[in-house]
Amino acid sequence: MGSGLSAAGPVSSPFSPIMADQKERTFIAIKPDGVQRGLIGEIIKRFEQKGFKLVAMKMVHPCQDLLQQHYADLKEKPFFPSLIEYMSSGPVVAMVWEGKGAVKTGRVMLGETDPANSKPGTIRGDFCIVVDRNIIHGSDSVESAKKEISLWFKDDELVLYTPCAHAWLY
Ligand code: IDP
Ligand code: MG
Repeated sequence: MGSGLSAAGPVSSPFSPIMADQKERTFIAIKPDGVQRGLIGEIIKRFEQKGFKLVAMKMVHPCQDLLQQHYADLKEKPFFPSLIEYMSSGPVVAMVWEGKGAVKTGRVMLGETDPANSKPGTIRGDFCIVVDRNIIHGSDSVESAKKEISLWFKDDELVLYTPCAHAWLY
């Protein structure tokens, strides 16, 4: 039977080394329709309950220049102009979530790009119907997450949890 202790101290000690894979980060944004429909709390709740750690969050009304950079890989798509118009139609909640498999698991939690193909239980499966109003963005790879995080956030807007001066209270 495990005692919950290791030679180095309690297994869950906040001072135990954090493995690099537990520090994976993804960029999540609640799109203008998600904000307008009052889904901010519901979406944050899902990521918190899953166990991911909120590293950064801000409400921002993005300009077209930022969005064109964010969606640069889609600029040849016929829906690109309407996508930029949609995304710049109001404030979005931009966030960085951290934890093991944050990118891949985040995408599973979102569901498919087209809500019609998204299973119940996923965010898009539960809260939206059409692809051009699909309420949430999530990075599709670790590499694009790094690019998106640096596009939307300055380094000093990301919280550092470790090394910590004070232990978590739980
Ligand atoms: P993703 O958001 O699931 O990563 P992407 O293919 O990267 O999907 O597309 C970015 C966004 O562009 C989608 O979330 C959606 O808002 C929009 N979009 C994608 N495909 C279409 C389409 O066929 N018509 C209209 N909008 C689309
Ligand atoms: Mg994408």
